[in-house]
Amino acid sequence: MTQDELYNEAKAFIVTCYQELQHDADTTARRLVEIRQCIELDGTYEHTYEELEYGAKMAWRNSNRCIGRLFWQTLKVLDKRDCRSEREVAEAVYQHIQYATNHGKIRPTITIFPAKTKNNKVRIWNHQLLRYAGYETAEGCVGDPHSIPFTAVCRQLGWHGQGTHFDILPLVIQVADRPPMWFEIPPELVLEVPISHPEYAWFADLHLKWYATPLISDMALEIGGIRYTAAPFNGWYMETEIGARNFADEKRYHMLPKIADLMGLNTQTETSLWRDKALVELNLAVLHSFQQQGVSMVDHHTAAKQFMRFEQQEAANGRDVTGNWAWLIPPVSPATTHIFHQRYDNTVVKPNYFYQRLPY
Ligand code: HEM
Ligand code: NRG
Repeated sequence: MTQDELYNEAKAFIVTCYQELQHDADTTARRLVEIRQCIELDGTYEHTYEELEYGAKMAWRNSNRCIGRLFWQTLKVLDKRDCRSEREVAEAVYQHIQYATNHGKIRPTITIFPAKTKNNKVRIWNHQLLRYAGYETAEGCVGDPHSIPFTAVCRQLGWHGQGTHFDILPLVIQVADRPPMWFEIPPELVLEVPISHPEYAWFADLHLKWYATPLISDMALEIGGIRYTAAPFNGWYMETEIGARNFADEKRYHMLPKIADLMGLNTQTETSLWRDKALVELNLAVLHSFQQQGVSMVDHHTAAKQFMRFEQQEAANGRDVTGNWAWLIPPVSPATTHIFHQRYDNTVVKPNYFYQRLPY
């Protein structure tokens, strides 16, 4: 990005941000002069805490694939732009997991590490801060198949897992052009939920469990032309993410045939709808288990209603809602939600969260 391009990105952000925060035109103009001087002097500029906090919230508001956006204003923003070493980053990540998990009463949180510059770049190699390892063995896959490539990287770095279906992967952190370093996550920080069913006693014998907090750690946060390449964020789970995808997909834990069998369904014919019946009971079990253990989770009907309130709230504030229909519809009974019956404009507005190239 040229200096002019950076200034234009900064200006677009500052104007909108300061307008929404109800700063007067003078304040905005003075800040823009300051930013222009910084860019001319250093080739970049630094956000104030207020800009960082509001920019991260706007980025959530603009996340087209997210159904959870009603709560965008409640995001807790932890400023860790002063972290220098891999260990400092790891310690801040531990704090994030603990603060956000909050014994189950999950708090939407983002930790923001130093922005990318000519000489520095922080990357967290993990897809999520908490994730189960996956191993290819002679008897098939053990653990989460999604994690197989990253697990191989961790093993090359010298990490060893227990070899269960639910080994929590280590943190892998890279600063600048140094080799990545790995850190075991203290087990006492990892809240997990064993999965049982409100009626089927046998369900618990499947020994399924999932971690309480989804913490995406591989996306970049872009605010006003500044790129934060390490900015892990979390909310709470919607039950379908675990029940209809992580446990159900053939390329993940692939549990539907086993559950349908235990339910006594005929899996020899599609017309018994055994897949659909198993899917509903699995999703019910996930919701039941999180509820029973006091861990925040939303069901897809409530989430869709909350998203409708978000759409109404945005309209009332004179803003267009952008969205990605294919991601917003839940993977269970999509046509029971209003989202299915509407169109969404998938224009990407900034600030936003972006995919980045795999570092390995
Ligand atoms: C995607 C729900 C909080 C940003 C999603 C998805 C769901 C969801 C169901 C689709 C995931 C998938 O299909 O794999 C929620 C709920 C939240 C929440 C229930 C509770 C508070 C947040 C927060 C942020 C955020 C705090 C950022 C600050 C995103 C982004 C995606 C996404 C960027 C797209 C991820 C991707 O492309 O892989 N969310 N979310 N969400 N959410 Fe949210
Ligand atoms: N489906 C993924 C998580 C994606 C993000 N989902 C959220 N985000 N709920 C999974 O692990 O199943 N969030 O920030 O709350």
